[in-house]
Amino acid sequence: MQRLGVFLFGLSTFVGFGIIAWLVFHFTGGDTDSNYEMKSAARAEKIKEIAATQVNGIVPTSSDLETYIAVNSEDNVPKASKKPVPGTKAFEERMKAQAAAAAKSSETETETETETETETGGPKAVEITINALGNPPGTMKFKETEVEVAAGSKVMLTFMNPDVLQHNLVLVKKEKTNAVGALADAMLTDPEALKKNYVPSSDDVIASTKLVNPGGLEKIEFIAPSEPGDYPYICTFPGHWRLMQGKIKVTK
Ligand SMILES: [Cu+2]
Repeated sequence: MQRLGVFLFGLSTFVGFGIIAWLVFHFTGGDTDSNYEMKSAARAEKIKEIAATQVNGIVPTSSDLETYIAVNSEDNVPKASKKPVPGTKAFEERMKAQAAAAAKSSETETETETETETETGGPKAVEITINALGNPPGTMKFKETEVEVAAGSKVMLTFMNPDVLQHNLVLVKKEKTNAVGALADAMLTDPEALKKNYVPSSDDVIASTKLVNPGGLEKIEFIAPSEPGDYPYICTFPGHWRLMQGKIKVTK
């Protein structure tokens, strides 16, 4: 008796769903033959309309095809770039090799900061190197988060990017990280943003590099502020600045 109950319950559920499906199909029009015919007719009309607006029609002639084959035959295909595509294992390996090479070269010059007196007796020149963090890839951080320079010195900054993302380095006035960061985010809708290297035009920007590609570097020169204090540097690629921050400590 209990078994029969379960069976009837299952049957009624099955039939119930069948009825609902039929109702839905019936009242929404379904894909009936006449319905389909009508759609086909409309489609054919549309195709005719498109064909009529093409000067030479849309169907290629056999001579078109011959030309296509001649131009695209194996011998004429330009050799594909050997550079691996981001996201592939080959690309990861290439990035690792680049990072290793970069690490080796920075090992040889143990001291990345060197101070030299300029010949003219002008401001002291100081060389600094700041890296984007390349490992783990895509972390959106600077490797060096604090660098010291003397006030008013001539700074020769090398920004290296061993990461898989594009980054820049923008030095801003004291406590202007959020202000410049907000302008950077707003550049998402600026069609000229790439041309501007995602560097907002603002009086709060002291110095900036261009947008540096993965594995690339950029050298810039600027005069350190005369007023001692902490001057933040950020990457202004939209969104990056929240994580990608460091500061140049300007000393007396
Ligand atoms: Cu960045």
